[in-house]
Amino acid sequence: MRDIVTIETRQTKPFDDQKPGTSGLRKKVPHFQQDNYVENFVQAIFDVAPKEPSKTLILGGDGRYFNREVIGRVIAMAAANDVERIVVGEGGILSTPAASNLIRKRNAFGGIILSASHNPGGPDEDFGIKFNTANGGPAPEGVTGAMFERTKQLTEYRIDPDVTVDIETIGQTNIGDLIVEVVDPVADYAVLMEELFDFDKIRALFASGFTMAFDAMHAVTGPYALEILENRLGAPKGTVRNGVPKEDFGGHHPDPNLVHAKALYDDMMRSDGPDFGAASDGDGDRNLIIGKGIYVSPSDSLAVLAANAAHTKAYAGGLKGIARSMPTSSAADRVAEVMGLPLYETPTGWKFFANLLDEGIVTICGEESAGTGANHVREKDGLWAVLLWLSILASRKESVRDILQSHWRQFGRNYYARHDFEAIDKPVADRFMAELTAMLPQLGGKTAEGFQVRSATDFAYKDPVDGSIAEHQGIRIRFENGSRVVFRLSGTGTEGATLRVYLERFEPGPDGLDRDVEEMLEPLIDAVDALVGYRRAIGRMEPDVVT
Ligand code: G16
Repeated sequence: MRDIVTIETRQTKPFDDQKPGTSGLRKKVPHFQQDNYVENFVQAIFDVAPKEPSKTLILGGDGRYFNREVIGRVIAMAAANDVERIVVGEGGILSTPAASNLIRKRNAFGGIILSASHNPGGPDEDFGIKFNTANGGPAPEGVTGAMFERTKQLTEYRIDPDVTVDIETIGQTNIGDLIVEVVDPVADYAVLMEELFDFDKIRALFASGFTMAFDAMHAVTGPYALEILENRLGAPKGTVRNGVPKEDFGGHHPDPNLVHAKALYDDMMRSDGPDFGAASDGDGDRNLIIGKGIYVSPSDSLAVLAANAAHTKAYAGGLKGIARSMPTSSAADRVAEVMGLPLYETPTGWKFFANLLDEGIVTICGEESAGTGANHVREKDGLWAVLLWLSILASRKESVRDILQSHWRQFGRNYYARHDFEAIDKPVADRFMAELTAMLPQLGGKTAEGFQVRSATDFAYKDPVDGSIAEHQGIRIRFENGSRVVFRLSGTGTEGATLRVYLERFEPGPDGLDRDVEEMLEPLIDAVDALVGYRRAIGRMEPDVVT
């Protein structure tokens, strides 16, 4: 215990590259290790964020390399920046949805979450800093824009150099007027999940011999999944794999997709594999769902969860509305239509859902990038999606395959894939996007490989709650037969540019619902390539990752 806070003002210099992307500031670790780079960004957060409704800050991260060190620096800076209470996860650990929950529960003015999500970790890999506002959600564009402006002006930052807190032990430290509380990162989140889901029902499912494999990918979800799935829900020991968070995620990308969670996928494809497979990412907000012998795409998962949400206690009264990011398939739109619910189409980035959730006009949201969530927090939530799936399985007593196939029979199937072309030279990618944008007025009505363009537009979004406008959020090419291709540059990569090409083809059924995704999408790829020549423009024939 110390009585006084000693504020020291130290010199820094403006940086011109601290513009937060889709989800916070992400760079390579050595980039963050430059003198004052972390301090500059953190000072900008403290300068810009209003300390309302309280002077409490939530702090944690996904445990990746550099996490602990930055936690220490943020605490020392918070002490000198008018913060009265810091709630930090033990060991510096907090999953993104758990941090969002704590912000809301503790009426904090916000939270600093240290994570580069699904990007790899280690001394030469990625790190990230993200600020969430008092509603628990990622800072909206107005706030991140103001932070960026601040980072370009700062010449000094404030710190209490003498502050050191043991974050490895749960408990409270008083430093002058500042209280630092080290909390169990799992406890409050687990309570929230028990409030939302009928744990007895899921427990009975496991007791009946139902088997599951959850791959925590050596990332933050390990302790959460162990506590909730194995300890509270009685899933057999060993259900959670790779459950100990590691600074380098065991040398893997903690990205729950078919490339990086291949071992899980292979197990799920075995005839004697588990009944249900799932994985989460670096910071615990994404989810991967696989049934025995069948992969569930994130877009389909959103649609199935929305259609079946009433099977669980939190949503038994029905949903208010559904929201999806624009590149996500329109599978959820068909559910919304049948259920008579409003459907909102937002730009990529969870932050765009926050206003809709705050306003109470949507209950459930999802993105093609393996994110699903609801109004319980203001972030996507990997384990929540897994628990909702488990609740539906427990209630319907059918396999994932049967549920998915009956969903397609009822609503039709949106064959879907995302092709990522990674580490393209940034000028090459920018030039392609500019040329594509210039081409849009001429594309309407053109036909290639039997696909006729219905419309070609540059997606802009007007937030229905606050009227703010986000422009240039992806190029949409829609075809007369209901197919669609979207082009956009990723806002989360740290190397060159990543071009994402989102492909979707609708099959109403009743025939043609069990075809191969690749086969179904091939003619669409050829058609769009013939129309816009993207493969030649970027000099790549094959994507690096297909999800
Ligand atoms: C973030 C955002 C998501 C977005 C995803 C991919 O997720 O929160 O909303 O869909 O990035 O963005 P992009 O296509 O720009 O790379 P996460 O899990 O990385 O925080």
